[in-house]
Amino acid sequence: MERILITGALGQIGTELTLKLREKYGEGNVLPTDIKAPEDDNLKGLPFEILDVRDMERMKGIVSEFRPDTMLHMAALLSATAEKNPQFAWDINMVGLMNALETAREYDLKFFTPSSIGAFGPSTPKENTPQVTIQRPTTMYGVNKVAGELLCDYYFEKFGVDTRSVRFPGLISHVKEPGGGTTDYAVEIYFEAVRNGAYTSFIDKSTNMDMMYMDDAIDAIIKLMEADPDQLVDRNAFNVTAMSINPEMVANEIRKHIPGFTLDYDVDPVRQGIAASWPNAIDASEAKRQWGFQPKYTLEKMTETMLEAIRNKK
Ligand code: AKB
Repeated sequence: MERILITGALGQIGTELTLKLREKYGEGNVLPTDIKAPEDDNLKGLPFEILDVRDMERMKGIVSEFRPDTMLHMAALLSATAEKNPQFAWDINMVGLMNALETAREYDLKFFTPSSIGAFGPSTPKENTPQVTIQRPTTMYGVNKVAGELLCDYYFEKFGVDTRSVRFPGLISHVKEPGGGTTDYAVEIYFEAVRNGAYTSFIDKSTNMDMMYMDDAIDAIIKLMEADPDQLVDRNAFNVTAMSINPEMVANEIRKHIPGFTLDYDVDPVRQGIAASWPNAIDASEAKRQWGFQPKYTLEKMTETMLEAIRNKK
């Protein structure tokens, strides 16, 4: 990767990805795009393009001007939002992906787009979920992610586009809060712990889901995109995770820093239903073996980092 175009650059991943890539590859070599202009001070005043990923002509126009060698296609609706408006989710998630793959094919770009643990469903093995296994998700988001994985494989096999992807778990960060995900509780809990000393979770106490700290997620994207293609047996998409946690586990860790922290529950049936259809803990050994995936953040280290960073925002 030398010159990189990012779609959905103002989202939870895109925001930090843009900052990190600009640091690593140089400001002029990274072009963030999103459907709206940035309000964030970090991105203001630097190169940026407005792009609705459903508009392929505009996408191609931006690529032919900027001439990247890599596209990181991050624009997507998350699981809970997609469930509220499945038709719109298909439009953004699938039409957007198809446009991005076509652009990558025409301009010979390396290509990354994230899949998710949402690509699994109730018939997938729940524990130690293998890299290759049953994928029959029951959400529109999951349907989009499985179709996306297959489409990326198709573009690699049929047209030789260098497509790569990971199945992200819930991602936890303090820079940009997520919107519309099932795993969002694991971000909100930290903000509410610092602001109010209390949190009401929409996910039930013993529901385990995979999670990862954002720094590890960004490192994973870079490492996978820089990996020697000859090492990659799988491509779309690798299981990656750093921890399998539930709300009680996060609360217990927070209490080591904020002893009076209280956790209540007001379970949202829609998001709880989605969570229940996902694995409890996936197996990331193929990502470790094929391209050296190695997350650094445990629940302990992530909790300490999150609480300190949020306190410093006040
Ligand atoms: C979501 O909850 O929708 C996302 C995901 C796990 O893909 N964070």
